[in-house]
Amino acid sequence: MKIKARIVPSRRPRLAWSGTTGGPSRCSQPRVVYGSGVTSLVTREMLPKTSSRNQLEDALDVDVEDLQTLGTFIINTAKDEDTSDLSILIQSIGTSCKYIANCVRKLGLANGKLGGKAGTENVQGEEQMKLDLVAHEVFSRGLDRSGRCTVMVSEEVEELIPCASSPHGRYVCVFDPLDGSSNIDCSVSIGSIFGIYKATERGVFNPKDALQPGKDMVAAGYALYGSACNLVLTIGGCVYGFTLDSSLGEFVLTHPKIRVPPSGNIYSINEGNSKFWDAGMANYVNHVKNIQDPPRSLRYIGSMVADVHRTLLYGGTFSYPSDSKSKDGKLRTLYECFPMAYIMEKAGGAASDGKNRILDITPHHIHQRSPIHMGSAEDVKEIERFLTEQ
Ligand code: P6P
Repeated sequence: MKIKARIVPSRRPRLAWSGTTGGPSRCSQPRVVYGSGVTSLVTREMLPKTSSRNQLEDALDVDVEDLQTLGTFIINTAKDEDTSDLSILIQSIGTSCKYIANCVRKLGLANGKLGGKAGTENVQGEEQMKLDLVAHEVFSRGLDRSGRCTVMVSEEVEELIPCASSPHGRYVCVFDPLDGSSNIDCSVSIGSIFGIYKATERGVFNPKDALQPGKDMVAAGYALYGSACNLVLTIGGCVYGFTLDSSLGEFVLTHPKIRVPPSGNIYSINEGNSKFWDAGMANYVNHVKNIQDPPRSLRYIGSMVADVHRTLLYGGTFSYPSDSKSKDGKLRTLYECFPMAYIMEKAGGAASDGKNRILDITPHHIHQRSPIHMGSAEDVKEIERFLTEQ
């Protein structure tokens, strides 16, 4: 028997039962109600076999908020010309991340055209992968075309990049277009990281704008190219997570208001470097190894975006400390540590160089490095205790 769904203005489509206010009964008929004016004919035979209304409601309920995309999200946050420029900038970053995600997906199928080494080195003296160069081009051109930047900093380029086509730019964007690229050929998750500052003067290229302390960022985010493509973003308030729905070609809001657990059972560090650690770091790792209730687990992917994303969602810590081999650690302050620290703090976590808050650092060079310990606030504080007391 056909049941016609009635259109009732409502924020969310929900399952309603005609006639009775209670659960399903012989005479009551389920109807799916949509606030968006979509009509649906639902017959009992179409409904999942379930005994209770709640299960049925869950089975059919579609929360309209799930359909909030990155585009609608940032347009909704634009309050004035400033934030609408920021929205345009972030939208361009979203498009770049979609393009890179597509390249990563095709990597193994492009008969080697996208995979493998480029035969060049970046400013850090690290071998560049072909996809590093593609990701840099995509990010930098997208930002330049957005017309909202005055200057860019990329891990792949030694010098500052002035934005030619942005006489009215308001923002500075620092980015690692493809982090963890050494993992590309074995399909381990990799990512893009970005941070955004306000320019001192609109439309004026000022090199000093790229050397602001991390705490002065106005937005930060990363894309994770893994089993799903996630975009995690904060524009100074809460931290939001989006997942790329490739059937829509849109990032859909899936993690509203991400919060880091105050403590966690995972520690993440490259123990292969333990021979280079100072006493404080060695004592801390030895301490967590012996915690029993509950025991801690070591997880290390070797791709910062993947390790930090897990830490953000599950809690615990991610560390890349200074040691006798790398006195300033390995990770770059401006476009790896700062954006991740900014996100972690906005989600209720913490990020330290072992002694001080990472975001209080004022960089002296755009490619400088910093030791970093980030994650659950209580656990980061414990690391600081070991590193400062020893
Ligand atoms: P290691 C990747 O090369 C990277 O820059 C980060 O993504 C990652 O956290 C780190 O280096 C891994 O370094 O020395 O442990 O291989």
